[in-house]
Amino acid sequence: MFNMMNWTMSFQLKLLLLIVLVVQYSKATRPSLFHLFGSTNEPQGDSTTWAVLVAGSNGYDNYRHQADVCHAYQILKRGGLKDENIIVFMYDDIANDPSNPRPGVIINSPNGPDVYAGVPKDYTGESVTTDNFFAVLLGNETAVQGGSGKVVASKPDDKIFVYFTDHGGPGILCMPTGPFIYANDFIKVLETKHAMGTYDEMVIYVEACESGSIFEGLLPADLNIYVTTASNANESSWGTYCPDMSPPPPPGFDTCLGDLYSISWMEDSDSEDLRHETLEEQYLKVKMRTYNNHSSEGSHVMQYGTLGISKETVSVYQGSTPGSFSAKPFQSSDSMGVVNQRDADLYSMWKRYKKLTEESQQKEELFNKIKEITAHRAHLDGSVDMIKGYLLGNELVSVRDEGSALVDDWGCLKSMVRTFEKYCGSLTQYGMKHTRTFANLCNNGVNNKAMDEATKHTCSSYKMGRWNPAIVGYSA
Ligand SMILES: *[C@@H]1O[C@H](CO)[C@@H](O)[C@H](O)[C@H]1NC(C)=O
Ligand SMILES: *[C@@H]1O[C@H](CO)[C@@H](O)[C@H](O)[C@H]1NC(C)=O
Ligand SMILES: CC(=O)N[C@H]1CO[C@H](CO)[C@@H](O)[C@@H]1O
Repeated sequence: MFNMMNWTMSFQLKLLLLIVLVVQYSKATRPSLFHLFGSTNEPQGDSTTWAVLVAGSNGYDNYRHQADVCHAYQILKRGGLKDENIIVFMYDDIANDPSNPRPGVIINSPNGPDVYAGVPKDYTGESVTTDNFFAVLLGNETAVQGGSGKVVASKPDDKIFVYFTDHGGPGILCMPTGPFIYANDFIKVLETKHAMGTYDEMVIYVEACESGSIFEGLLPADLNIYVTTASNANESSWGTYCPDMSPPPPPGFDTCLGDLYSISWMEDSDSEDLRHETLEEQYLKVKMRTYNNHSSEGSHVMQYGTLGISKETVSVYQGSTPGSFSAKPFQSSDSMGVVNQRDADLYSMWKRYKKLTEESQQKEELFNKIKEITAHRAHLDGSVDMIKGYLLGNELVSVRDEGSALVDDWGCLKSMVRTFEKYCGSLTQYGMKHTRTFANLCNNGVNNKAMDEATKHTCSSYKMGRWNPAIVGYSA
């Protein structure tokens, strides 16, 4: 009797083990089976790949972000994604800007083709907002304001690719119309999307300064979301193909054409067979190129989330057209001329200014604009320093360890930002670099009343002019 029971149990155990092994085996071999049968390795059966592409800036001096997004669209389109599944956010003020030497055309590399033709204008101008981005991701048509109304109406087996390029700061991604995207809100949206069960796996690529801070210590590893970012949590990302740098844009362009991390993944996608390259392989190549030959003018590409997804091929998220990839060599060891995201607009304005040889009203206006912007930036930097000194003195402020979130109380961070802007004027995309200081005030227990006093005191005599948040909107 005893023996019999033991035998039955061990038989059942063995059977169970066998079933587990078979299931594991079939899971593990699925990708290679696709290859065996010559399948495209695209999502199978009922699975659709969706994409959301976001350029978070506007203005000709930020040409590169919209150029990046247009280029990304062309890759996905060529890869076989359908327009009904690609949702594009771009302000759409570049192609026909009077400064554009090629009216109606946008390029993303010096010898590159037009990437503007055919790009869907889903969310343009004032409809490029944080709320619309979140509503689109969540597939909530009724929450969308303006724009085409297209949303990610994804099903449980679907894949989603999200690409964002713009300015950012610790914990923040900018948008042309405020308020900006705060990391905690973004993560909450991703958690909601996961809880809705309306996707299988998601891949997110983000180019922005301090973009690692959006996910570091914040993104859970069990949401089936794999992320790579242009930079770690505390460094700039870089614009490239800039005037008078190597390689330069064609004559006539006085603005940068692309961003280093962005053109790195896209030029890789343009030149590789994406049915065979894995996300991990793309990550490693992009990381190497964005490092920019170990120079100080480069950044550390990071990855976050469900890292196992990186074993899949790029084609699952970006599509692929068998045989149509160009064999353009991918040069990962060349160092690229780059400009810090935050200085790129002024750099471009100075180039334009120097080109205007004749004294003219246009030249004077441009000079005054540069002077105003520079003065406001100096004011922001000085005020933040002063407020920090006032509230924390010269104490060594505790900086959080690598791997932990920027701040725990995001409500505190947002109210610090609002208080600052109320008295000192809009932080602008440039001033976003100071959000770590505001976060540290919160982390050190500074309350809003103290912040209010310190800020009022510091900025009481500042004339905000065009940087009045009542006019340009608060960024929090
Ligand atoms: C969609 O958004 C609307 C308006 O913000 C909200 O009331 C509604 O609950 C949302 N629907 C879903 C399914 O989340
Ligand atoms: C990379 O950096 C090294 C050392 O600074 C330099 O000698 C080399 O020329 C650089 N390579 C390229 C391709 O710029
Ligand atoms: C707090 C933090 O993330 N520090 C990192 C800043 O970036 C450098 C690399 O550039 C890292 O070494 C630090 O750990």
